[in-house]
Amino acid sequence: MPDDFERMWSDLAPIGRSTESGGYFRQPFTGAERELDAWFREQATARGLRVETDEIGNVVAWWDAGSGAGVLTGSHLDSVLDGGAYDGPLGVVSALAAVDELRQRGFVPARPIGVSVFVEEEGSRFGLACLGSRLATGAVSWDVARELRDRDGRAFADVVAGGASTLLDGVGTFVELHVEQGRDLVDRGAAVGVASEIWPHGRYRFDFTGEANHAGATRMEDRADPMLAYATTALAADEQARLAGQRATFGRLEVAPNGTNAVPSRVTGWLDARCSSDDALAELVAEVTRHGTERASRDGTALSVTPESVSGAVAFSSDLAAAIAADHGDRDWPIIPTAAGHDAGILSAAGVPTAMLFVRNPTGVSHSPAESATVPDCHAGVTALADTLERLAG
Ligand code: HGY
Ligand code: MN
Ligand code: MN
Repeated sequence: MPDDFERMWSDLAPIGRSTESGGYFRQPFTGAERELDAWFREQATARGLRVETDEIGNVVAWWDAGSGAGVLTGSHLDSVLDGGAYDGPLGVVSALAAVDELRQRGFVPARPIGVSVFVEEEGSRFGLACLGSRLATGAVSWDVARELRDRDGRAFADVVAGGASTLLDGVGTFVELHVEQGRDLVDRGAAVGVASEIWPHGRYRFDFTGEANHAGATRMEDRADPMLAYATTALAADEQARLAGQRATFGRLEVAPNGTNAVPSRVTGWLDARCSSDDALAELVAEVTRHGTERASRDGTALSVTPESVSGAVAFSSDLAAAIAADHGDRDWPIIPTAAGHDAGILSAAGVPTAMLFVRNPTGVSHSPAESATVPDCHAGVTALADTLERLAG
């Protein structure tokens, strides 16, 4: 198994990697991500797995064995801009390596085992998180998804064939292995953990509009500068999140016309909010919006807020999590929450019994080139996944 995992990992390492930052640019349906997709299909075919795809680009490779509803495992191959190596690919490579390990154990599944890759999990191109799994589960319709546009204005319908997906029809259970995006396992001294829940979270476009004007000739009292309400809002988001024990980020900004010597006409910022409950999420967004609207009215500018991607709270099946976490040598694997979204959350919300396995990340950092996992911990993750698949498909 070790050489399989490390061989596959070294195959992927250079694909979409920036020579400057060492981070990854694997946006959906672009060169690097399509290279990964082709690599996955080759690996699946080489293992005699039956590859199925839907009209959106999601892929499932089936180990046809036994009968009944299948056990699906997998993750995603797309990345955020300048992302880490592990977020997504670790779950896909570990799933293939877990199939190898089960075969080396002589395990014969009593039900089919599938390895999945869902497209556009990050929502980094078309703005809706977990777009592939939302379409595969019907959480979003093709009619809505087809209109989503990327930053160049290209519609999703121009990129994929599109239509309803039946890819998950034979799926009974889903298990996603993912690098931990935080330090909980580091602090607990555990290589592997199990997810208890995913915090509700959302992405909201804040459009601040004002009046373009000359940066020199316009007196301060004569301006309607939208940058001021944006700046107030970003500070308010930080303060409100800290006060409420939640999370808020403005990580993406567009300024029009983005000139050095002109008061801008428009400033657009995207708020990413993550909260411990659905109510707390609604309250935080409302409070941040209130601060922005107040400042805008003072400046004679305007604010409109558009939710672009909202994911409700997900509580994984505690029985399934406990069963998976139990009986592993000296102690059970910790069962921990996450504020990072995942395809597992979408399948769980669609009623598929779902679990997540986390692999320790020594830096705890994610959505950054600094994201990391050690080879021994990755091997521990593969074995944990193989054990879990044996338990579920045995
Ligand atoms: O944004 C998230 O939480 C996930 O990494 N897609
Ligand atoms: Mn991510
Ligand atoms: Mn991910």
